[in-house]
Amino acid sequence: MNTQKKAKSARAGNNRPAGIRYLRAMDQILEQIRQYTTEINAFDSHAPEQLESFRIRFLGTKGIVKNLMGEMKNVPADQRKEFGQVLNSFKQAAQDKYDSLRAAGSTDAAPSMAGIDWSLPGDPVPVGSRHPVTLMRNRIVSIFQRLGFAVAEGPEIEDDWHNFTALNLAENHPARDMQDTFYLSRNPDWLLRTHTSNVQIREMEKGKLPIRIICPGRVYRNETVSARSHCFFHQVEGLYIDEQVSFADLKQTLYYFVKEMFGEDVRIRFRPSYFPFTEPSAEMDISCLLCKGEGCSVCKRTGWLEILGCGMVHPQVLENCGIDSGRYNGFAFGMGIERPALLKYGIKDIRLFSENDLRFLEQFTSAI
Ligand code: 2NL
Repeated sequence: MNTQKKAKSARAGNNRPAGIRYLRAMDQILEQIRQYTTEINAFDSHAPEQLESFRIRFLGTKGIVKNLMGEMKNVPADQRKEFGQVLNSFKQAAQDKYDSLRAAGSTDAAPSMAGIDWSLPGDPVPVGSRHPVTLMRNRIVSIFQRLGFAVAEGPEIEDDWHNFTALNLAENHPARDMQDTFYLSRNPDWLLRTHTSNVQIREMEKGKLPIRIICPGRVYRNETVSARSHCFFHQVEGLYIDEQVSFADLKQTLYYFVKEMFGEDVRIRFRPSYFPFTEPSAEMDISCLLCKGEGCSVCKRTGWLEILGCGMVHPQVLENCGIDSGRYNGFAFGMGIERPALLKYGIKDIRLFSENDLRFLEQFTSAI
């Protein structure tokens, strides 16, 4: 090594005996610990963010205490014990400070420090209200539940069998047309159910008799959306299968429903009709709720409002589901939910039900 190089390395302390070099480093570290300790003693905030910064700075995984612990390996063996003790009491000082400020922050000292008056009442939480279609469905369902009907539910994406074929709908029935029903392009056997009868078919296929069910749910038809019709709407269908069920049972059940739903004074009438899945079939009207049967614009001067279709389940439908039609029979009915809701609440446009406009929805406050 030439003289110049020697001088340079001597200035840097590189050729001092190892012990002395460490001692100088130790002095620096101890001086730093003294400074940190002063800082810790002076710290006095239990504001959560400042307290958290304190914790991260001194006690965090990359914090000062951890760093100093890392220095341990550079300390000469004979001084390690003493250095370890200094470090431990330093760590304890930081931990104690943190714990005591945190405890103070969570006692009643904190609210005044944070400038919050904890005695004030809380902010109100908006509760919301039920959708008018839900209200109507719940009312319908609860009336039939009182008669012993159970609620059954099923898939909205259905296969051709459960939506059409099992219900006796012929291959060429117009409802099966692409124009009227939403089919799934990835599988032409699948479609969006056009009624909740699919649930009843599935229930009958289970083979557990008697059956007394009510099936509320969303259904789909490929229709142009307007004030009076929509491509999806809601339905409630009912089914009762047992031995020796009569048309009188059907009439009395629906009469009870109407009186509970619309009041004692409302009259009903049945008109003969046709559905492929019932025989005989009927449509049921109620006397107009607005003009009490006098004739007005809502009932188109007839005094009657059509509210549901019904009939005795076609024997072929029972057989399709594996039920012995010689022993069992029953009745079924189906009604929309939106139309009676429009009537009850005096709503002019069916599209309001699915626009999610809070100004509309907040008007329905009933608890049911
Ligand atoms: C209507 C008419 C109706 C049914 C639905 C039904 C279901 C099964 C078997 C037989 Cl599984 N019938 N449902 C029966 C008659 C009429 O709905 O105008 N709905 C809005």
